[in-house]
Amino acid sequence: MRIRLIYPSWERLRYQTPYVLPPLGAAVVAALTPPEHEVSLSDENLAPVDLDAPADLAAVSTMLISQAPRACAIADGFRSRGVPVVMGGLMVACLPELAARHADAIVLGEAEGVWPQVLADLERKALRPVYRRGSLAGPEEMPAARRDIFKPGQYAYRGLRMMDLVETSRGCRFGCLPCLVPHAAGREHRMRDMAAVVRELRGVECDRVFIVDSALEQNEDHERALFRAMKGLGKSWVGHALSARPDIMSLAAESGCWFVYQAVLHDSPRIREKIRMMHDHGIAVEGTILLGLDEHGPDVFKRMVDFLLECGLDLAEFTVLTPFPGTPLFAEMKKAGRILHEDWGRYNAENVVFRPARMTPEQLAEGCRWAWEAFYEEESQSAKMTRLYRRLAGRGAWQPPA
Ligand code: B12
Repeated sequence: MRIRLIYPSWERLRYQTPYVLPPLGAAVVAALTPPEHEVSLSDENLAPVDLDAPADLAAVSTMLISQAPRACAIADGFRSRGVPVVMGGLMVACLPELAARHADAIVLGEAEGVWPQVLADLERKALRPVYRRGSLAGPEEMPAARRDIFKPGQYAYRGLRMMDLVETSRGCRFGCLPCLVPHAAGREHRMRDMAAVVRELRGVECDRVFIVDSALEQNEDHERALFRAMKGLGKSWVGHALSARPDIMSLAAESGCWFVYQAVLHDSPRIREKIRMMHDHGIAVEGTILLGLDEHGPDVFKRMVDFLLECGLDLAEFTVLTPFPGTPLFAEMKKAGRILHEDWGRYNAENVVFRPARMTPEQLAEGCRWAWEAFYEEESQSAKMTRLYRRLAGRGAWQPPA
């Protein structure tokens, strides 16, 4: 069969650099596809999806809730041309009833162990409406992604090749608000075999990678083993939250870590100390600042910006708390009548979609805008980015484009 994998577009955050990264979920689904089928990818974040291109199956891969409107519209478009549609990915797992109205079949959760069955059923015209594996996938079932579905040169921003995404584990034992990972991928930390991870990393062409695992700090043994294994591979990498331990930070830096995404919920001494520690190890920090928690009043914006500037945070991304459907936070807010609307395209961590406890929705939206502008007032986001890239290039890790 000719299988067209589709990755629907979503609106970028207003102040965010508009780069596009390759979709790892789709590349994993491609890897799980038996070799007799032909697979191609259409990423709508790069170019419009050609609904008339020949296909025996349109497989829509989703990640963000805000992809829902495009995912459903694309599915409708293929079905109106008589092409069967299967939808999967995180958004589908969170909004199954919506997805089921637009697809011939939906896959809830991980594709491992399910996807070949979907294809076999389709071939014998016995597609079921819903597929879901009974348990979470074992780490040995998780394949190396098939990056040949990404066309060379497609993922670049201002001439700079975007990093490749790699997953070394799934699940998260922390239950942080409003994270979706424990609900979607379970609270058990499932680590892939290190030799398989190293093989995959060696096969990744790009010298910069994004280790997408949630909160690396959830498992110090895994951190140590991974960073030791990555040392000498010649990859500069970014990832999520490291453990605040000097030996782990040293191992991370030696293995090529140059940038970490760190969630910041409070202006706490613990966070200040952690940022200092990362800087001491030559690791830059981008804070994902969550605004609109129930304890946040209108004074939170200035307090947070002052704190982050004082900490010398390298980059900041200000987002508003978003109760994503499928999480307990959404259920709780829905019950309390605090959800303002279910316009899923606007559930992107920029629009206020709920009633905050200690301010109005307008105050929260305005405060978040103010925070972006105030943080980048002295030095713009692109100037800060350029400075970071220069530093990386100075380490000899890679050369920026001329
Ligand atoms: C990589 C990533 C990004 C990348 C996106 C890269 C890309 N190419 O699109 C970037 C950095 C841009 C990003 C941005 C954001 N992200 Co993000 N991101 C992730 C992350 C870390 C990894 C996703 C991933 O690749 N997983 C690995 C793959 C293999 O898993 P998967 O996609 O789930 O695929 C499996 C199944 O879902 C299924 N499947 C997938 N597709 C299909 C298709 C078919 C047909 C089938 C059968 C099965 C199937 O099979 C796969 C294998 O089992 C996740 C957290 C996580 N660990 O999942 C958060 C996550 C998806 N992001 C999240 C958030 C909140 C955001 C932001 C809003 C955050 C912010 N602070 O700005 C922004 C988006 C804002 C915007 N509008 O621009 C939330 C989800 C939010 C939501 N529900 O909408 C997550 C879950 C993190 C969290 N802590 O909750 N993100």
